[in-house]
Amino acid sequence: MGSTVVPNDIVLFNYPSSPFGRRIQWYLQLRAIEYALVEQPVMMPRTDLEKLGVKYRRIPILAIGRDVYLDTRLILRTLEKKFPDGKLGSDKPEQQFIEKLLDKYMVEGPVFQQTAGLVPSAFLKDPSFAKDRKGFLGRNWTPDELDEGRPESLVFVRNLFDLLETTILADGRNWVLGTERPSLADIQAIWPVDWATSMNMPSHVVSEELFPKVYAWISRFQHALKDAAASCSEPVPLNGDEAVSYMKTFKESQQATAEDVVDKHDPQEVERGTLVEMYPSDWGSEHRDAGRLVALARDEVTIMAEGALGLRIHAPRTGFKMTAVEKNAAKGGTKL
Ligand SMILES: N[C@@H](CCC(=O)N[C@@H](CS)C(=O)NCC(=O)O)C(=O)O
Repeated sequence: MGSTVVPNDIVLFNYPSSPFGRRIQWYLQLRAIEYALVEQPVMMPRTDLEKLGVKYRRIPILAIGRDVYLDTRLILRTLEKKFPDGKLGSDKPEQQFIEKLLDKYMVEGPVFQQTAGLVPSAFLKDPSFAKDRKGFLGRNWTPDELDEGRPESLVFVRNLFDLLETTILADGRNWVLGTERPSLADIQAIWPVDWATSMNMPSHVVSEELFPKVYAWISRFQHALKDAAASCSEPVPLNGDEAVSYMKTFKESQQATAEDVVDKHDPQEVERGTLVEMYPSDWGSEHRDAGRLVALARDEVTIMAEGALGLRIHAPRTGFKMTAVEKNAAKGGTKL
């Protein structure tokens, strides 16, 4: 693709209003890791991803070279591993425990769904958005349902603010783990409350007066992001075709790497080279990526995706399903 430069070989597929996407953009910004951005539409179809042969329909998606990572939990883990100098995660097991629990609770639990319950019902009055999200959720999501569910969502979100206000931020610390600057734990805890403050919450339920420490923390975090932005470049904008051409340049390096290990003792007992499908187990499960299994670890599954690009797609195992679609390679399936 000529002279377009992809900093650090990183291409992020995101749309700006995605609260999950912000987790990754914030992380990259706080660490001044430069990257290329292929902005995605809020609704399907996402033709750039179709060209890449990625079926997963959630946002964001991050590619490093020809490796595509699904889900912000895995994306953050991967960036921490690939760029260890100046990582945002702690080295102390006790703090890692807090980071991991935050990541699990905020992403795997009901937090997203309940906070999304605060979205103004006007959004769903746009028939194309309502239809698109019906395709995602597998059922109708109506303005009436949103309005009816809002009190329950407010109760949930207020409890989330309360949890942060009365526990980890109660002693007046600046950052969740008492660090000098925002850390991974801040990113993992802040995104739903930051998102919620952009919605219309009645001030007698959630407000700066009721939760001053949480609001002050969000404002500090926004300042830290601004400071970080001043010392790093904007993401390099790419279009889908440029991203595809770029990723093709990695095609020759398709051999297995030292990290490609299929755990022999894995409870699912799927052999390397078996044709499998992987997909999220909550929503959008009909969008399945298929390919040959190349690696299987405790919390990561990697396939060599079907399709001309030879992409390796990685997904976490918690919150995802991986199912064999043919006999195990070792028991008569195709060897990789
Ligand atoms: N567990 C996923 C959740 C991603 C997610 O649900 N993203 C939302 C956008 S914030 C989404 O994909 N919505 C449906 C869509 O955009 O098609 C992650 O951590 O990345």
